[in-house]
Amino acid sequence: MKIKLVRAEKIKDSRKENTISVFVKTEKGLFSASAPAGKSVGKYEKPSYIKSLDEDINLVNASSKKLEKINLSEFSNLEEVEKVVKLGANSLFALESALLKALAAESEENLWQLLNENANKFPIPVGNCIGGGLHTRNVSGKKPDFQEFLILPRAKNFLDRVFLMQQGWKLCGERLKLRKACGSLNDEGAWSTSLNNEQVLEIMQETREELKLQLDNKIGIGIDIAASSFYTGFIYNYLNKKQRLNAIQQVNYISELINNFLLEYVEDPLNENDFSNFKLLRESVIRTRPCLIVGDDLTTTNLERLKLALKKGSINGIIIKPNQIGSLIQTRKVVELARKSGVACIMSHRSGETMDTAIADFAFGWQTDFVKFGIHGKEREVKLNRLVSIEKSFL
Ligand code: 2PG
Ligand code: MG
Repeated sequence: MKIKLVRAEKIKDSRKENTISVFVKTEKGLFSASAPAGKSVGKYEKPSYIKSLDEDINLVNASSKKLEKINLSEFSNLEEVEKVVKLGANSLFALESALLKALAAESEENLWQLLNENANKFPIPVGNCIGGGLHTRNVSGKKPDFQEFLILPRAKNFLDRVFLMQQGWKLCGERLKLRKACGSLNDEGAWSTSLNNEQVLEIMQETREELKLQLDNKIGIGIDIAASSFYTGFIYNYLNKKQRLNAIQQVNYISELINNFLLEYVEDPLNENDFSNFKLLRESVIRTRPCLIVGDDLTTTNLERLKLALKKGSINGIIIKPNQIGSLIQTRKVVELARKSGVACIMSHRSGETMDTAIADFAFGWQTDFVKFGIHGKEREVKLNRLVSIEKSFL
């Protein structure tokens, strides 16, 4: 592929904060990609920018000539890109995504086909329905301490899974309103509420029952605890229903919630360094019921941290957020090792998102088991819809 020009610029994300967008010009046209931004950012994520967004934009623009010399003909050539220009994780992710979109267009393929033309299995969406933690403002002075209360829909097609998730989201909102505990939508389009963790889980449980009766369809319930965001260094400091738990008490508490509410998915139950107590939780869960214990801040899409988690037996699920590491070569390695090791992959959006749909193609191309793209809001729906349209193309 002949690269004619590479340019970077600033755009606004869903939180109206600045982020990077990169476009690549080739004989086939202009191809652009942008990067999202997290709020519950893991300590081990690569910095989003080398020094600042502006500086990375200048770096990309100044590297255009060098990038134009690269003969990009397959995914692995991204290694050349990474040698030519050193960027922060957000900028590198946007640059590489734009280059891959351009490369796919060269052979009139979809982005996912460039990654894996044999892909055929559609992921289960994991949808953020009710929120708390760093993504959410207080409602009447309170909010749940857990960051996300998630729906895992079970239906045959991806389209039906999305519909079921949306139904669940609607029902949860109605129930919160009935209890006069509903605030506005949070950063990810999830309902905010004054209720505490257990009260929200009760609502989720009722919604699960109602959907079963109404549609004869089942949903699973999950949570993203984002525990590092309320870990003080010694204790897990819960504010809504005050409790201060040490690590062992935290393991017992989460294990009880898994059993009482039949949770199927638990993300970041402990702080981002606690590989051992992740393992303890996993073992206690294995004894009782199947549940994914998922690393996000623990693993930060970083191969070395995944290896550590595997060695310690900490997880059976891993969040894949390409902009935690920046390099798509590294991201693919993490997905490959996770798959080989029987660890479920969850391709995930960030709380501050753009309209880019590349992660939907990465998820499908790399055949991740789940996608966590949210439920409501245009930046979330555009990614779900991308997978719906890929599904349609198989009809
Ligand atoms: C998470 C993400 C996305 P953020 O913790 O999983 O939901 O949040 O993008 O703020 O890191
Ligand atoms: Mg998370």
